[in-house]
Amino acid sequence: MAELSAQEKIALINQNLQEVLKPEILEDVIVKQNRPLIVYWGTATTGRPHCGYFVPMLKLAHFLHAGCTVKILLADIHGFLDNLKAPIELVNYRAEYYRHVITSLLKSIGVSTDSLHFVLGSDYQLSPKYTMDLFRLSSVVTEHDAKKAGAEVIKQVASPLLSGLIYPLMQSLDEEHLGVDAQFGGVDQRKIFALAAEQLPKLGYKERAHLMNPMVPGLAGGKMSASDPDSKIDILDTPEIVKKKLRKAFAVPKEVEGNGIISFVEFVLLPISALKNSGRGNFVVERREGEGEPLVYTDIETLKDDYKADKLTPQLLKSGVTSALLNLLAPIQEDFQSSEAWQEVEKKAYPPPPAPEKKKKKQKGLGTKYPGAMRSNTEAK
Ligand code: TYR
Repeated sequence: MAELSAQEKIALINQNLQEVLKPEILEDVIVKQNRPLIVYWGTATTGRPHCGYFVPMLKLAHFLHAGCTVKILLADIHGFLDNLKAPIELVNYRAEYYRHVITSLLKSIGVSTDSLHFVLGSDYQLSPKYTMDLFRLSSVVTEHDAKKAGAEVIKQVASPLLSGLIYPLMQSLDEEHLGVDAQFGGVDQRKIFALAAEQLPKLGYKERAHLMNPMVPGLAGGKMSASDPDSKIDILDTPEIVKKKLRKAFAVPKEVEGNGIISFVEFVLLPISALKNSGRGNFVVERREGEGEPLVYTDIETLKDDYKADKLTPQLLKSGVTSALLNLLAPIQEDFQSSEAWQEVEKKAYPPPPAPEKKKKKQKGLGTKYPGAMRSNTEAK
């Protein structure tokens, strides 16, 4: 690909973002300093990555094409600070699992991962310097502000833990300790980003730019949730499961608002196709014999119009999305099948939940005879 001009690079970095804070930082680095922008995206290594991960991957692809230096933070400590979503003894395996998935996802959309750097949170967040910075930050940020900052990211529970207040402080410090110019994330991170922008200068560190992606609804409508298995499709779901989940997915005929399947075409399938075909993407819906030619969409507006007119019915939309998604997932699942290391780490990262205790008929005094009977299930994901 021919070298892009500075303005083309900036346009590509901003493409499809919902919001950018301090865009002048991009100008300063790329135009005035004439050097690559250093940007990072952090992911807390908790539940299994799902198809929603294609959305940030596309932006990472843009950043790389725009000549940025891209860092991916595998935020293992954050994974457990957020209400132990990743128990401490599993968190390292999960980080390794994420590294495999993300590498394969990027490869599958044709992105070279050469200029991409993975960083494991615990590799630098336990250093004396970082720890001291965390103490310093905790003495300038109020409890109220830390709590507010995490409200959309950290699971909200009846007895909030102190760890939920540490989380946004560490995410702010990561910008300094990763040595970046900008942080990228979903717009759900906005309040943490604002905290970082406001508080880092108080420690004598510079304010970074913040690049925000829109939130893409899950297949069930609403945000994709790790705890509702039907709202998301796992990267390793078998074709049968993918078909079943899409069949069951919520799609009101003629209604495009809040339609997670249409959003998936808009934010994942069409852009990936465009990325692979030098800007000219399409989404194809095959029709049965006698029902007409395949429907071919090159832009989302035409697709939405056809959906509103019921020319593209929910059934047709689902069948088109199913085959496109199966094509996307196939090379990733092949990677998984051919990597023993990845398979090993998957088993360790997500062990099957302990089998439910069998109810013993007419058995009294459970405590002594069945010591495991009272054990709580801590890994109920
Ligand atoms: N808050 C991010 C999430 O919701 C994870 C993250 C953690 C991002 C630390 C950046 C960071 O520095 O997944």
